[in-house]
Amino acid sequence: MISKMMAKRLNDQLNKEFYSAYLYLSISALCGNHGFNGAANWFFIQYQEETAHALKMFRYLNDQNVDIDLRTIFAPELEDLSFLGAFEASLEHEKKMTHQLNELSGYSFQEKDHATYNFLQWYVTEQVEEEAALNQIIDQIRIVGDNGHGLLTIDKELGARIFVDPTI
Ligand code: OFO
Repeated sequence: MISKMMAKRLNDQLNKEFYSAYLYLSISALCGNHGFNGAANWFFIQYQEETAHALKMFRYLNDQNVDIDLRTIFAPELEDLSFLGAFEASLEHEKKMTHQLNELSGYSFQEKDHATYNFLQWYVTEQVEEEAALNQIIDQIRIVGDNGHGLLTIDKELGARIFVDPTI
């Protein structure tokens, strides 16, 4: 049994997860257009991961008999991001998502909705990994600075990322 307010807040988060997916797909397209094919691959996988996050939430809401409200996903507003800028913008986005998920987790605890609290801990932990991965890439890009060879080496490494559904 889930309260109306808890269901609404989870539904909001579900839509935000889809927005995250959309954001990363947009960044992937941008990277590809600038010749950073490895980063394009990395962000494409990020898109797949965010979709998996959304679908995990979708299944939970379905299991809880909630009427799911899928909303319009607005186009992300991206300036022409640099290689570094793409990852910095992503980290900023993830920090916001972490904050929202922490709020949601806190709310479920306050409501004594232990099933939802337990469910949300997966997301809370996942956010730590997401921020760590982005921080690591940002550090590497900062180390090489404007060195084209260094940037292409990092791009190549990003191209090796493969999709593994984190929700399975
Ligand atoms: Fe769904 O974790 Fe990022 O946003």
